[in-house]
Amino acid sequence: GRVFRLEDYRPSDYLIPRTDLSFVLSPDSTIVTARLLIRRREGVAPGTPLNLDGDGLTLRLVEVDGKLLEETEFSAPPESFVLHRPPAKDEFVLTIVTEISPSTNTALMGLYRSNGVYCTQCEAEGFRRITYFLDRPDILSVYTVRIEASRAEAPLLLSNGNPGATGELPDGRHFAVWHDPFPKPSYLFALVAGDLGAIHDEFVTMSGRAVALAIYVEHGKERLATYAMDALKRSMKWDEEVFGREYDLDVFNIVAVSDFNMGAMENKGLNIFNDKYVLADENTATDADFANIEAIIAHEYFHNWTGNRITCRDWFQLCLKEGLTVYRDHEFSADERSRPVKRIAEVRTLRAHQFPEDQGPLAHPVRPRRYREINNFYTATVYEKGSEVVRMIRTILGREAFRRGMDLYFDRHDGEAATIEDFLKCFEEASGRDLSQFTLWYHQAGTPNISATSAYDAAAKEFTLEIEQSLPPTPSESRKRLMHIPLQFGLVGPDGQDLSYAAVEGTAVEDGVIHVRKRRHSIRFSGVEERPIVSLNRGFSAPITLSLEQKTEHRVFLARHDSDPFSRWQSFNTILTEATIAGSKRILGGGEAEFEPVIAEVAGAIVENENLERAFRALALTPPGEADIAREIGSNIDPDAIFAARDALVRRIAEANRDQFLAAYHRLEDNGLFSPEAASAGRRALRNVLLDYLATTQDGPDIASAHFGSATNMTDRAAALAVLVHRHCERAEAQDALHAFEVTHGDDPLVMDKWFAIQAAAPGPNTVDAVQRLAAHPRFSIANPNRLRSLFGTFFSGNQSGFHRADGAGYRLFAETVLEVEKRNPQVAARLATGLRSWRSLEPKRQELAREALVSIASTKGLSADLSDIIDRTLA
Ligand code: HT7
Ligand code: ZN
Repeated sequence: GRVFRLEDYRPSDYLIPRTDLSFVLSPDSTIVTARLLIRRREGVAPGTPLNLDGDGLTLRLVEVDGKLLEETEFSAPPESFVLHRPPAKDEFVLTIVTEISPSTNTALMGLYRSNGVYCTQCEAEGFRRITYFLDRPDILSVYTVRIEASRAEAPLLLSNGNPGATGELPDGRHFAVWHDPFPKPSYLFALVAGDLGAIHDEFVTMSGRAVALAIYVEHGKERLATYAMDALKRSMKWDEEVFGREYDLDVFNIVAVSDFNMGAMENKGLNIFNDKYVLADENTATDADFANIEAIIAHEYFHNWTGNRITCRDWFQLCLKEGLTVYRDHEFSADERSRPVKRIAEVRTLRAHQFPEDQGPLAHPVRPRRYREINNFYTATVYEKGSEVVRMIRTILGREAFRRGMDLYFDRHDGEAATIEDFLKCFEEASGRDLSQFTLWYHQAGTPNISATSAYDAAAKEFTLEIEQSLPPTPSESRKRLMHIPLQFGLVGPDGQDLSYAAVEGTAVEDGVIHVRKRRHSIRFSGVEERPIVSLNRGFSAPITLSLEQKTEHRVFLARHDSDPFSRWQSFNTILTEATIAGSKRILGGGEAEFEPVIAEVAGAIVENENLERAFRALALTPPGEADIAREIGSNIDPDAIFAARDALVRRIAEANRDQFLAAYHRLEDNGLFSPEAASAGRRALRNVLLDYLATTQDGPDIASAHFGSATNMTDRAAALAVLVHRHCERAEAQDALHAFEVTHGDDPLVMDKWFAIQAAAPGPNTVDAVQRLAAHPRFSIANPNRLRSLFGTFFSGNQSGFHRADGAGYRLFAETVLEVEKRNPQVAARLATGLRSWRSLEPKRQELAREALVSIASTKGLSADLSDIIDRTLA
């Protein structure tokens, strides 16, 4: 396949200042007429051929300035359209008529049908599946769109921008015109046509303009969109208050569809969502679903400024809009909920998804320099690490200078297609700081490591920190340069308060932040009255791994007393991680896992500590997952040993605290009144973590099954079902609960996704067969990405002991499934295929079996660019 390189970027020879589109919709044959005002860029020789992108189009007609072209005047091979000799004048109108078939579009890119609704997905390169175009993000055009359809089939006709004329046509057809005054790239184009219900609301902007808001969903599901609408209004308000950003059109529409390759899409004025991230009430959605809906509604809305008004020059700059917008949605959720809890959740996600990516064969910089298939770069690195990088800019600059930098960026680049360099320059100018070394965060792949040792000289009252940075090699980047790593820190004294110090040697420390820039720093603090325990990388100020030799008793002290909530959580999490790793080593050596009693003691103290938020306590008590442990171990992984050690640790903590956990569990009982807010969700989270511990004790199955039976909301119901299926799957209680759940929710696909996912996540050797059986379940469908992700995605990426079954059966199912899915939807297949990206860290036997599965995919003829790109890089 072709490789695209950042250094090859060239502005196009032609621009398209205006785009008029007309759609005559019909499922099997939709006619698209594109009337493009083409302008030759200054300095380009008159008559230079015009080359447009296309993909799978049937060309019907071409005109230039109203004159029909002969077949010799252009060529239209499958992937492009070339006008050999455009008119020599500066501007001309090119009219192209194409025919497409939405009903047979199973890749869900371009114009397709989802449950009878016409909808589009154009990012990254889907617009070329609708018409020939300069389908690249630096071509900004003003769009007018006319949609015509049967009124019975599609009473609702939507596109970007503001609504214009509507009218009736013969034969029960009708039309609507939309005009978007803001020039935009083609990837933000959208069209929706169908028969949908809606809820409506209004938002009055900071300058007093009324914006009509609507969320469109399947008829009968309107009520389920109220939480999303509330989240939208809060997002609009927050962006005004925190970033000074006002909405700019008269309408803002959101449409929920059931077949969608990703979470949602920020099309200008017409966001299209995976219905999973819109529909919710307490009986169908968990607290995690509510939090995701809030975050994704906010994310897509925030793109209006970071992505739409200021877009990307090319796809290498994807993090310019994605990393920044994730940063903004994280800040929003932190403000709406609990900042410390949100931060811990973010770090858990980053470590679960981005760290393995960065540490494996698919590692790439936040701003990649080359790609074969751009769809494979919507990654945790671009999104999550991209957000961390923006967050570090804030840490380095401070809040005020950061805001000045953002204001300058909005001001200077509004209406443009910008680059990371443009973005960074705004912060340099607004703060007067030199970010040149910091810029490496965008250019170098891999997770930096900081190792630290410390010493205290009681006589001299001096505390010394020795810090060293290293960056492991990643594919095609063997030599790394030194990074600028901002480490927030504190010196914690015996009473838990941060100690002050009189002076510090060197220039590396500034306002509670160590600016690591060299390979080694020796930092000497003088006037330190007592021996401190160092708390490093507070708030997870830098996305790094930390190797800090620290005694368990010091970690325990920090877990009890650190004033930084993140570090407090981290300390206990590190204790649990290290204990599990030690346990798994003993198990592999033929022994049994053993744990220091202090671990269970601290767990007990956390449960009782009413000064801590419940959601925080829930996170602190959640043991690291098997994948977290595997990542920490790094090589020669035996998932069965990890599972056994983790299970033993949970049992040990539960056993030691049984009465106390049970009492706390009962104190946290539900009062039957549901609120999706953070405080209520925190209570449920803590109670459900306790349930998981209690389920390992003597009456475990009874407690879990009572929890399931008495649940008044989906959070509790799903939590109990997971506990039963994961801990007691051979018991009748588990099978009864599965059956009851299916009977109640069988007709609700999104709820059944939870049922599939819980079963796919069940640990142990039997799950491969269960997953195969579930794939034949009448509610499963290989055509729907949500179903695929809930069953196969969960199994391949979220079930260590089940997927990595020692005989390789999981890997064979992987190869079979990925190839089957690829026939319909290469993009989703490619994403599923990342489930084996960490195969090289497995123990040798599993490694060989995994390799065989990957090779069997690689040797299949006619693979899509999406899948072969992932498989080739994984095997390289
Ligand atoms: N910007 C959106 C990305 C997206 C996407 C990319 C490729 C294929 C399908 C897609 N659907 C949405 C999502 C976002 O980050 O907001
Ligand atoms: Zn985004």
